Amino acid sequence: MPQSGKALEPGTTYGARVASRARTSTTVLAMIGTSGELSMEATMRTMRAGAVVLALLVSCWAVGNLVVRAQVTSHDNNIAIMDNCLPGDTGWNPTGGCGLKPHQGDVPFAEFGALLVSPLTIPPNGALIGHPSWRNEPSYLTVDEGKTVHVTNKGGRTHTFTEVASYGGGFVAGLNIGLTQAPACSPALAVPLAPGATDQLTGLAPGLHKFQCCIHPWMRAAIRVTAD
Ligand SMILES: [Cu+2]
Repeated sequence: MPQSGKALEPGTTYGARVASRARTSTTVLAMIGTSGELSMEATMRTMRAGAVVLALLVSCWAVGNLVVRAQVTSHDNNIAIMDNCLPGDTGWNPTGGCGLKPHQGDVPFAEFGALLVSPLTIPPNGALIGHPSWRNEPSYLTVDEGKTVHVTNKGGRTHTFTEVASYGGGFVAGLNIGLTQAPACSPALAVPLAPGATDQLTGLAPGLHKFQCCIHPWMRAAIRVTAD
C-alpha cells in the first residue's frame, strides 16, 4: 500500500504516480550525467541499507516489547523452576551433578555456596539468602479456578515445588540457615522433581497458595486462584 496515498490528486492512481516518478527520475538523471547517476545510485543504496537497519531495529524493539508484556500479563499457567548450575563443575557431583547442557549454566558450586548467606544478615549464623539463579519463574501467578498449572524443572539440579502453610526450611539441614523446617517439607511428603520433570497442579481452591522448594528454601512462589 502506498504510504502517501492521501497526497495523490483526485483521480490519480498509485501506478500512475509511480510511473510519473520514474519519468521524473529519468529526466533528472539525463540532466546530471553519468557521474551524477553513480552518485545518486550510491545514495539510493545507502538509503535502502538505512531502511533495512531501521526495520531491523523496529522489529527488535517490537519483539522485546512483546516478550516483556507477556511476562507481566501472561495467561499461560506455567511456572519454570530454574537454576544455572555450571555443567562440568565437579563441585556439583557429590549431590547429583548438574543436568544442564554445556553453555546453559554458569554458576559453579563454590559461588552457590558463597551466596547462601550475606555478611549483612544477623550474626552469628546469619540468615539464608540463596543464589538468585535458583528461582521460580514467575514466582507469582494469578489463575482462574479450575485451570491447571504446569510446573517444570528447567534447571540442572533437583528441586521440589511443595505447597506449604508457611514458608520455612526444607529437608536439607545445611541449607536451612535461620529457618525452621516447614512440616510439608519432610522427605516423605516433598516430591523431588529431577531436571526436565513436570508436575501438574490441579484442583487448587480459590485463595492464595504458597509453594517452595524443600531443598532450596529461598525458591518460593505463590499462586492466587480466583473464583469464576
Ligand atoms: Cu530447589
